[in-house]
Amino acid sequence: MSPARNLRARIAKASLLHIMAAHSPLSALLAEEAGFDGLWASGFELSALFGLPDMSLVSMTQHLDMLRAIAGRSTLPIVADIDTGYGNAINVIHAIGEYERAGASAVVIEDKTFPKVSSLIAGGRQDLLRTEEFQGKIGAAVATRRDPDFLIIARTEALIAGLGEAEALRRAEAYAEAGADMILIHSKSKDSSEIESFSRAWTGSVPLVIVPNAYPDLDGQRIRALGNIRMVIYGNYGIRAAATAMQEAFRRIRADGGVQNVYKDILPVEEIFRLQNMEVAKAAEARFLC
Ligand code: SPV
Ligand code: MG
Repeated sequence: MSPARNLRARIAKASLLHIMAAHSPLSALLAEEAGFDGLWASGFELSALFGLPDMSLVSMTQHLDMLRAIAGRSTLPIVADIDTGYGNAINVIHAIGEYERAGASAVVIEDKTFPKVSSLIAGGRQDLLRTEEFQGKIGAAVATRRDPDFLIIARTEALIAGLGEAEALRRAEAYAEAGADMILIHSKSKDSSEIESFSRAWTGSVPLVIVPNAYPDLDGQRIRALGNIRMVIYGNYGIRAAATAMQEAFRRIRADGGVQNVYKDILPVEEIFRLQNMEVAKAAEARFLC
């Protein structure tokens, strides 16, 4: 079964899928070993990896290159964060072909204008497209996909832009009508009541996706109780965990004047060899290097 078909089948069975952000093949491997159901090719994480703000600065080519590298080292389905789809409906048509070929099983397209600004930043410029124009982009994505299992997820930033629940619901319904398979409803409120209220009010025909970055208290059990959320994306946890570990190790090495203490608390190089599939390369050497 293709990863996309697998993803679709599990959503249809009303499972709650846990999708971890990946900014590299190594982070994807670690997510797979930890038991996540899929990977989020996060725009925020890749931007941060390049030391850049998440403001449409990382190119589609850079994102696709990383997605291909991730797909080469993980069997998990990949949900690609394509931001605004890199422009209008014509750009979306081009992007869908590229992301399908690169190995994604789903894309998330958001209803902001290009160039976008990170949703979580305080005082961010959050301009939304006209509903009809975004419906055109969703329609273009649906018409372009070659694999009918490839998921088109429409993300509304209406709550992020401060337009309120009624507008978020109106937009979500319009996007489902345009053919979206799921609706991602995003919120930067620290209080999960905004998302819980939206989820209770949602009577649309397609299930919801959430990204509990700003409201970490909403755990799996509470999400399941809401009933219509099928996918939870841990949107920036990979890069934050990696940066936390590096910041602390680097600080200690400077403070200690060497690596004599820190080495006990970080992975041994043998574990990195394992993640690199060194054994397979060694076996190939023994077999083929004559
Ligand atoms: C991402 O991970 O790139 C996201 C989630 O889109 S957020 O940064 O919370 O908007
Ligand atoms: Mg993003």
